[in-house]
Amino acid sequence: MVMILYGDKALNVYRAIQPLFEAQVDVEEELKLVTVSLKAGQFRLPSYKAKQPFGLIPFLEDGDFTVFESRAIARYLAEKYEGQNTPLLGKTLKERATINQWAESEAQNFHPAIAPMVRELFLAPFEKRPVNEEVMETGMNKLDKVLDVYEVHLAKGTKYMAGDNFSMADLFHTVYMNWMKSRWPQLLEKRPHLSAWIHDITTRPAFLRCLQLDWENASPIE
Ligand SMILES: N[C@@H](CCC(=O)N[C@@H](CS)C(=O)NCC(=O)O)C(=O)O
Repeated sequence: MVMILYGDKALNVYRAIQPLFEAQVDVEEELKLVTVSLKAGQFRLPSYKAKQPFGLIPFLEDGDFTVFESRAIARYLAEKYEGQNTPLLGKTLKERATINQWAESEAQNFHPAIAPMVRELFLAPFEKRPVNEEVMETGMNKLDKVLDVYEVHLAKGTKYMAGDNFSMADLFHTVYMNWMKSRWPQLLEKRPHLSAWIHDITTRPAFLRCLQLDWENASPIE
């Protein structure tokens, strides 16, 4: 049964789908893409809202099972293909707890700091107004503190957030770290361990393949 991913070129969509590439699933064969154009506001279509009531992408259908929220989709795919190549979820109780701890740190610490700034920088030109500097200053102060904690943690010598293996904790961070790396390289310059980690996770073949998904030629939502 072919799964269907509703999405577009968007950070949360890349996060959702990376476990498929980590598991080396034949994505061309096993996944159909349906474009919900962000530019055209297609997430507001009644046909889409009937599927995803919050009107956000991504959204996954696997037969008659459906799931939304990028992190929930990523976890579902990681569990579905658990044991296939990269072990993203950890094997022991304690490994899983440590992975969950850093995965939660992404959702509770890192994301709330960076996401309002990403949104502001995206919306301001779109709405033809100047960037709200207060949003940027508040976000940057929060982000600096989170990155300092990450630098100290990674300086202890583990290659990845939850140990020496790449896991869901790293995967959840990848898209926004990639965005941050290109927008604010100075945040990496003063943090060598964070910088090495970001370089590693953002150059993984599985992540790079997420960026190459062909949303332009996917089936449009009806
Ligand atoms: N927490 C959600 C956020 C999803 C989200 O914000 N998606 C954006 C695209 S990246 C969207 O659908 N935006 C439409 C809107 O802003 O109404 C997730 O991780 O899936």
